[in-house]
Amino acid sequence: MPFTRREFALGLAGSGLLGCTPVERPLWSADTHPRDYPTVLAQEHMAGRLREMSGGRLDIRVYPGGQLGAERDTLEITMFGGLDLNRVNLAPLNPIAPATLVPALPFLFRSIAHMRRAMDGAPGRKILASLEAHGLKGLCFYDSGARSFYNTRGPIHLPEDMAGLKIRVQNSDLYVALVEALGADATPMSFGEVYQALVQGVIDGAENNWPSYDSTRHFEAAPYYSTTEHVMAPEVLVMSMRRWRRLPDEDRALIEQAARESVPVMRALWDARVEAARERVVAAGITLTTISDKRPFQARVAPVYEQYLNPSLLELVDEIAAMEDGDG
Ligand code: GTR
Repeated sequence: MPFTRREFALGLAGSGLLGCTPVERPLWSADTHPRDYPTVLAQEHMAGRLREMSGGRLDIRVYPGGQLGAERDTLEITMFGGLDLNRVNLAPLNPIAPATLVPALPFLFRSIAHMRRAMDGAPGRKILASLEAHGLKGLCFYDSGARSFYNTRGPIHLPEDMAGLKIRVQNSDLYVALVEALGADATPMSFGEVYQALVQGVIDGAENNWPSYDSTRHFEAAPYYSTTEHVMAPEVLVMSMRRWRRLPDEDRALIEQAARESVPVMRALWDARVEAARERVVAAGITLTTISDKRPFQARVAPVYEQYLNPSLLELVDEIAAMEDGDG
């Protein structure tokens, strides 16, 4: 990728060739979402704060829209130090760091407020810390709302309505097990391929939150959205440990602070985006099925807890379950 003039100048300054205050090369970050999506805007906010707090010495350059690759691939690159920052969902981390399975469990969180409290508290800190052993510094969690199923065929009221549907899932065995426990066939696939696969009938459906259902235009191809709200796993912003280790303590503290400050900004943008996305797709004519009693779905997926978790992760589940909902 060619350098912009500014990056080139920063690079020169960083190298000391210009003989002025050393400027670090901007941290590169990858995100699968478009430029106006709350996760990307939150990283831009973080970049702004970093520039302010470091007097322009530290900066982030976000590459949105999946231009640096699918999440599974960019994660690998980040673990090896080829990319500094990466905003991903927890799902592609499931095969890498077992603790990330916990927040991705179906029906673990009772509400968004409960999820926020758990991720802001001790469970969230433990999960972020567990990433270090895998070459990643966990900086913060961002919201991802609740994921629900949508498809090209018809409304889902009960698990029986999912029988035989081919459902795209993220690259995580947990999601495969979840979808199969509901009686459907799971097809792991990267995010960027889902629209075409829906249009071509390679799959019948997928699952996601309102903002992603809207921004990807999956709603045009798969207009039956049923509010199963089966997973409330958050997003996570990670940094390459290789890069992290090279930074002085003072810069690490600034990065952690800027990440922390971006979380409430992200949440406010997110809440507004969820509403706007839902209104937009409903106005576009999707068939919305509201599922108020989730128990038939919960009963079917309950076995995946024991299937995927070792005793220490089950303890983390209990710790989260025992937490109050909080005020969001
Ligand atoms: C979105 C999430 C992305 C990606 C995507 C997917 O909600 O923000 O990071 O995980 O879902 O389904 O692949």
